[in-house]
Amino acid sequence: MTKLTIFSLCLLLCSSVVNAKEHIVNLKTTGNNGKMMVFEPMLLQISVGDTVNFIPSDTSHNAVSFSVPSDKSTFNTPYGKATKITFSEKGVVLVKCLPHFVMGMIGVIQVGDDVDKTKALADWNAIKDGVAMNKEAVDKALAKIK
Ligand SMILES: [Cu+2]
Repeated sequence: MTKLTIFSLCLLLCSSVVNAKEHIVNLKTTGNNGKMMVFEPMLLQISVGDTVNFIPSDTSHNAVSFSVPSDKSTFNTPYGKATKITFSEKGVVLVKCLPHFVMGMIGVIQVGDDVDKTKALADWNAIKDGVAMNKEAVDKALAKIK
């Protein structure tokens, strides 16, 4: 590697660290619109390398990935404890609160632009029969992803 290449690589890496943003997703028993058991925002669009701080309103909520671009992006946050997750893979991530999954406590995170949502749609369609509430919101969020 030439010195210039190394220098350029360093610039690239350094700038991506500087540009990485932190987002907040609240895990709430009662949402702002009165809906029960929600991720707020439910659909979040972030850049590769950004971090999301999942903040549970109380000890009954956590955030568990159930559709990820690849296995290295899986995560499972502790109950009732704000936890930061960095998303380093481009694609669509579906997140659930484990005890409230049946109630549709689900979040959708788009990581990067022009993502392929085929896997997320397939994973969602495979399990949506087990969800009793809020299914349309997940369908809508997935439809918004381009
Ligand atoms: Cu919950």
